[in-house]
Amino acid sequence: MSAPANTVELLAKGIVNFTRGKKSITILLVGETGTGRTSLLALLINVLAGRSLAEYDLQPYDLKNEMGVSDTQTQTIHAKLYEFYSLNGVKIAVLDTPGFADTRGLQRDKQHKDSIVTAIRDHISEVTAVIIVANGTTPRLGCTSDYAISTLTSILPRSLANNISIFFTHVSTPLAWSFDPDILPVELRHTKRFLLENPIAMRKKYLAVAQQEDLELLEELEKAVNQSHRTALKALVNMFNWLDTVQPEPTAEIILLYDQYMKIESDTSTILARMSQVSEKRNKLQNSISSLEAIRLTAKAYENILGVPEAQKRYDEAIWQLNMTEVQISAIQRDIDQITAEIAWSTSNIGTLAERYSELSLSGSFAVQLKKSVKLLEVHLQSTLAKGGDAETIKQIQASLEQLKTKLALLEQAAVAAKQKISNHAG
Ligand SMILES: Nc1nc2c(ncn2[C@@H]2O[C@H](COP(=O)(O)OP(=O)(O)OP(=O)(O)O)[C@@H](O)[C@H]2O)c(=O)[nH]1
Ligand SMILES: [Mg+2]
Repeated sequence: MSAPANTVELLAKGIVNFTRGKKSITILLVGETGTGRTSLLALLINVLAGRSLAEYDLQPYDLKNEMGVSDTQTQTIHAKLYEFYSLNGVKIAVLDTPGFADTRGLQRDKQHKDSIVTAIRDHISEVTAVIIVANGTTPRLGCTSDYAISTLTSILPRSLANNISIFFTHVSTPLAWSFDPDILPVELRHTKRFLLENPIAMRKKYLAVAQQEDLELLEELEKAVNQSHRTALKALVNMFNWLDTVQPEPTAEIILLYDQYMKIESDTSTILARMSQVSEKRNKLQNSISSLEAIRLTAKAYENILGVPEAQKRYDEAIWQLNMTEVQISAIQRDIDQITAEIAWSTSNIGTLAERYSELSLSGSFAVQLKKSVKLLEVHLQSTLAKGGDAETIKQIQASLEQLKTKLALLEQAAVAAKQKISNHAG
């Protein structure tokens, strides 16, 4: 085996080396919101331009694609591809993406998924690495991170399993790394990991306090920034040496998986809409059956007094109504039968689609992502209730929760129906 090609000295001068003749690499940066993807991108741009820490451009990214969330923090809006070169001419393409588990709701994450896949579809045919950026000081996977990681694995195909690594940020020394990797999903438990205290973030903080703090403290902070710079370069050397060993993969399966995901989503929504149609029709049927009884009684009453003036007319009207209602009832019943058959067929079809999706996807199941969303919403509901949130918000969360649970139940039903179909075919 040849020696690792990259060193801190070379990287500090903006030089990366690949032993297998790679001339370009493409990295997707993904993860939960606020973990440090955009800052990692900024670090890469500065390091590969061969800048010293003092020369760093702290915001070398598109500021129009960042939305302010506080004085010091921004949030990436859309997936955006950045392309730059190392000083020795290696092309680096980095897709910076918006983060999952956005506090603005699950609907946002759907838009983020779409934004990521659209950027890949439009600009990236092959990917060298998918780097999941996670906060390394989060000791356990809370339900938010759990949900974010499972959202990620739900859009990543198994074919990329060897191209994934995790960058743990906010970790100043390995001792500060309190993340328990066993809490990661099985698929990610053995992926390559890197630790980073991003000097970009550190330097930003340093400059923010530089005017106010006393000299002694500033000296200490400066030391910390310099230290983070040195260890960050080491982490990047490890990352480039790992990238050297990785075989790039086409992105076609990401797109295929997403299209399957969207098909299941839209078919599920169609079925749920059909189900509520059936329940409306059942109500209508029940009403018609009840009025049938009333009309029968009326007809009987007039039949008994046919000699009385107007009775014949009333009797004929009742018989006519009776016939009309019977026709209506059988029409509604036919509709119900037809929609019910359609639902059963589509349900087993969704089961088959979900099975195919599971085979392709790193998450190994379509339902698992829904379960995590249910959990996240339940926690959100509890905290909103505890905080005494307003009735409208609570109603909205409850409604989305109900909707998700119905969807989950439908998918579970679909899985059973698909299995039955297979055993029927086999038998
Ligand atoms: N101490 C420390 N702070 C960091 C590190 N990485 C990022 N930050 C800070 O964390 C905050 C969020 O960083 P971003 O790079 O914007 O995170 P992001 O993942 O791009 O977030 P979104 O685009 O909002 O989803 C910023 O204030 C950064 O300065 C790190 O390794 N250590
Ligand atoms: Mg960002």
